[in-house]
Amino acid sequence: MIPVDALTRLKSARSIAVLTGAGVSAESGVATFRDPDGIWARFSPAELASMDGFMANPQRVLDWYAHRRAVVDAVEPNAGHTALVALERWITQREGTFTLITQNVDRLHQRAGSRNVLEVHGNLVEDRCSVCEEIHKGEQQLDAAGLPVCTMCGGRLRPNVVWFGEDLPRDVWDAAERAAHDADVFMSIGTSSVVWPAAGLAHTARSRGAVIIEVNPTSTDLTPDVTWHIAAPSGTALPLIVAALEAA
Ligand code: BV8
Ligand code: ZN
Repeated sequence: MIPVDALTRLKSARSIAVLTGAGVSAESGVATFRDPDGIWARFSPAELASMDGFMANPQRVLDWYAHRRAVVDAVEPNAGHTALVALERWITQREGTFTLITQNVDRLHQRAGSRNVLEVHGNLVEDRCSVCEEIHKGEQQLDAAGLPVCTMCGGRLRPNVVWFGEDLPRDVWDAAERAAHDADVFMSIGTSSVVWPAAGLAHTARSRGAVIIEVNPTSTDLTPDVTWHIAAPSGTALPLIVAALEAA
């Protein structure tokens, strides 16, 4: 299942950059966005993951994120998350560098033990004030309409995620671009590669001569441009990759 040449390139890699998407959390029981039973299948991104949607119906958006927080709190990282922790340890023990760039907002990578994680789309666990940008974790006060407001300035709180049409956090995005730029091997795992600018990272790596390994049971927008496409779930493929590297 794992191409020998891909393992050879991983063994000699000095710098590995990984981009993960919702597919990595699917085996933990967290719905993806665009699979037939995915989240967006039931809702439109514009209604739920955009400032317009939030302004139009803040309670509905806050309820949706509260539901997703409850789902994530109730699940555990899966074998794919754990294998990425082992891969980070394996290459850093060889003085190589490892950067885990994730579009996921569920923090399962951190709960599994990943250390160098770049959350390019933010996270579910924090709220951010839409006025002064103060980060809130749990502490809240409610306005007359029962909506959470900032304890510092009274501004409306919103999930600390990046919505469609919003800029990615500058420092995080710059670090992600640098990691893609410097990578010998770029791995695109569990993402449909349709959301930009994150989907552009693999192309940045490729333009610098990196090989691209894609792990995804189905083909994606990126598949025509990858070096190897491993058509398997991440919870199956990643432990096999790590076992092969550790056995070498
Ligand atoms: C921005 C956070 C300006 C909140 C999300 C070109 C350049 C720049 C922007 C654009 C552009 N073209 C269009 C745009 C606008 C837009 C965009 O990309 N639209 C798309 C839909 C066309 N982008 C933006 O608005 C971005 N902001 O551009 O600002 C800018 C420009 C340049 C530089 C900086 C700033 C903001 C985008 C972020 C939106 N926020 N979510 C939340 O989560 O609620 S997006 C949402 O989609 C999630 O973050 C999710 O992670 C992300 C990507 O989805 P995937 O993770 O890939 O999930 P999906 O379901 O699609 O796919 C799952 C895959 O897993 C499938 O392929 C499946 O086969 C596979 N799978 C299933 N099971 C498994 C598996 N794989 C492995 N193992 C398994 N077991
Ligand atoms: Zn505030």
